[in-house]
Amino acid sequence: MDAQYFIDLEEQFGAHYDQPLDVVLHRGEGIWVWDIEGNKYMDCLAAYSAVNQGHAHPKIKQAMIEQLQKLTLTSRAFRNDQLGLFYKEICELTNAHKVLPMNSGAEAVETVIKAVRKWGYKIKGIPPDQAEVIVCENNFHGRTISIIGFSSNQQYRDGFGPFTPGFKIIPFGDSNALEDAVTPNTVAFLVEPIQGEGGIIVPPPGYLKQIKEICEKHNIVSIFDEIQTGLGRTGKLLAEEHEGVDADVTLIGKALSGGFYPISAILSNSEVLGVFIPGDHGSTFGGNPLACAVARTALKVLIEENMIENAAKVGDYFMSKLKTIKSPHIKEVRGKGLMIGVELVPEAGGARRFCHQLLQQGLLCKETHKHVIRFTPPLTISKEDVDWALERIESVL
Ligand code: IF1
Repeated sequence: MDAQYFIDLEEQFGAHYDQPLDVVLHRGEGIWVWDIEGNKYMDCLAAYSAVNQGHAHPKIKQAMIEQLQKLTLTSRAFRNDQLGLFYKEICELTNAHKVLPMNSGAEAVETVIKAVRKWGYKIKGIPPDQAEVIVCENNFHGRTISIIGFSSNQQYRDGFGPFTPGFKIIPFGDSNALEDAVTPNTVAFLVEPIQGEGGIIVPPPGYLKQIKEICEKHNIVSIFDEIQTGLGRTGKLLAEEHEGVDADVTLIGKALSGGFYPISAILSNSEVLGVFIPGDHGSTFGGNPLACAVARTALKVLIEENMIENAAKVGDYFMSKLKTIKSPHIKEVRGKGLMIGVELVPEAGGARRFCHQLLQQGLLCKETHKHVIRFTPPLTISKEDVDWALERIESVL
């Protein structure tokens, strides 16, 4: 079967909810993937930062196979011998006190909204149903109804109302805007340390520290959505570490399993997740032994194989080289670690056509917000691999 056969199947039977590039992938290993016709590509998207450890990482695969032979799912009606170990290991890594495991990133976001609202009513003493959560313009936290309800992206909202009340949108990167938006009913501030979908928007230095201080001052829960920036992507285990900040609640997902299985987690200080009592929350697959066994090894290899340090070193190299490219199309190169965006001038006609040309040259990447090419390869990429990519990026741009 050739690629067109698979494309036609997707077009015929699939809801047209997205717009993938027309490459039909068949196998992946490390930073490389092969399509159905045997063509080889460097994956510079890493499944939106879910494959930080590289495709088909042998140790994660082995851990999954071993767990598959034993036990995959019991539901939370019973306990299992992987969840407690996952909790212990993730808390030691991130100095979280409490963990709530979910499956997708959006579910982690929805769950933390439930937690901070209940915290507001039970601990802070907000009047019933008056809790407010502050979010940022250009945010991306997932695709469920409550989350798109506080998106500033018109397309994400069109046709899906009515939306969940209790959210306020402020400009990203401006801590004064947070100070001005706080009311006695504010329970939390939800923010991405670097906005991914928003176009790899890095806030001004000190922003995370300032907002943490404002949250402490007004007794508001700081929630950092590190579902994309976390787990080594920006050259630190968590992006908050660049500013030495410790959010009250941190959300992680994607690379938590190295791309082998959906698992996300809410990491919090004792107070916030401490408001949940038995029966308050749940999920069929949340905290299942297969997800936990995979996540434990995905975290282990991230640390043991120095992927985080590599992301910092090779990311700096990648960005510095991108900045030397002389091209009339490039407006700005920005990012941190291996979370890099190349913004093009509007006259370039949009980033998608460059992604198409890069695909022809064997490099897979994706545009975001029309004018930005996103480069987020697996954290295992080497400087030599980056040189290979730069040749193609330079020739296309
Ligand atoms: C799509 C974006 C990336 C996320 C952050 C929560 C979630 C995501 C910071 C939800 C998910 C994915 C979703 C996917 C494309 C991709 C994406 F372009 F949409 F924004 F990565 F940049 N917080 N991002 O980035 O996690 O429920 O998907 O597990 O929906 O188009 P999820």
